[in-house]
Amino acid sequence: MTFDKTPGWLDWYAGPTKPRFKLPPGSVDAHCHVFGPGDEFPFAPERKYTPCDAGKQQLFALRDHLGFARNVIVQATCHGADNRAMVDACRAANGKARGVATVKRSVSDAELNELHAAGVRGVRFNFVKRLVDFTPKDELMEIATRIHQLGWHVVIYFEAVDLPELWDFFTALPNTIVVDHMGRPDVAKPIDGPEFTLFLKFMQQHANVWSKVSCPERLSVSGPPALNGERNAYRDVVPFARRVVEQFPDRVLWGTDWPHPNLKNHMPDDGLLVDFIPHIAVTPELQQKLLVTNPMRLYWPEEA
Ligand code: 0GY
Repeated sequence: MTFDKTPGWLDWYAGPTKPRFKLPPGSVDAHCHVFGPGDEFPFAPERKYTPCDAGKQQLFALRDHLGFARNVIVQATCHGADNRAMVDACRAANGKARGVATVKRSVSDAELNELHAAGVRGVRFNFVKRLVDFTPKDELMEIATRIHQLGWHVVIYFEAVDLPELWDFFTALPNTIVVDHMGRPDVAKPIDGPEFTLFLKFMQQHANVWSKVSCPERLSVSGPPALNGERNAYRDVVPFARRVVEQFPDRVLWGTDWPHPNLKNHMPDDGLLVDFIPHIAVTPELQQKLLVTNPMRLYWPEEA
């Protein structure tokens, strides 16, 4: 099946530079996706966007080029609850990838066990309204309780303004919780303002909550290198990410977010994104935790 991309879609950047920052050995890219390819793994009928193809071999080539050892492949909403592309990539990675799936209440125990065997260790609940239709909380809680028995965690994706309304649901989840992209703070607002303070309180009061300090390219208002000069790229995101890394060094993860769905004004160079890491994790100890110790503990505990 062939698909027409959403008008204005930006394809991932095929010529990333070699990062200047040398990743610690064993580093994990803990947030990335695969898209299709659409003729092999069709996009879901209920999707909100149609991306370009971004297959597993291209992801593995990027991993090796940047110097990562492993990937965590997160089910993208354009594939709905059809996890075949993500599972196929995890299997093909020969133990070097774990997965985060999207499942419905109707998923069987046998299907969950099969996902586990392929390397899946979590499910993602998405509350970003432009990406998904609403799913009732009781359905999500039922899924969370079932996957808890497999030792899986829940990845949550939401906008900062929605945290107050989602707070009671999140804090009732029995699982380890991993927040995507720091709960998408509005970095034009003060770091000590009510929104980001609430996010820090969420992590402070709940020791089961982790955060990905990823996606400066998505959160930045000041913008990418071309707009801002290479040394200052996405610099408005630094204080936010650095605060989370320094306050919760044992509960942070980092990922490229390749192939960067739904970016509107530019496509990042993944090599430059890696060069962003030492600005938010400023010591070798913090870098080791962010890139190796923490993701290994969550996704490969048997090897950690
Ligand atoms: C991200 C962010 C986005 C998209 C998805 O699954 C997805 O479609 O996660 C977004 O559009 O903000 O983490 O990749």
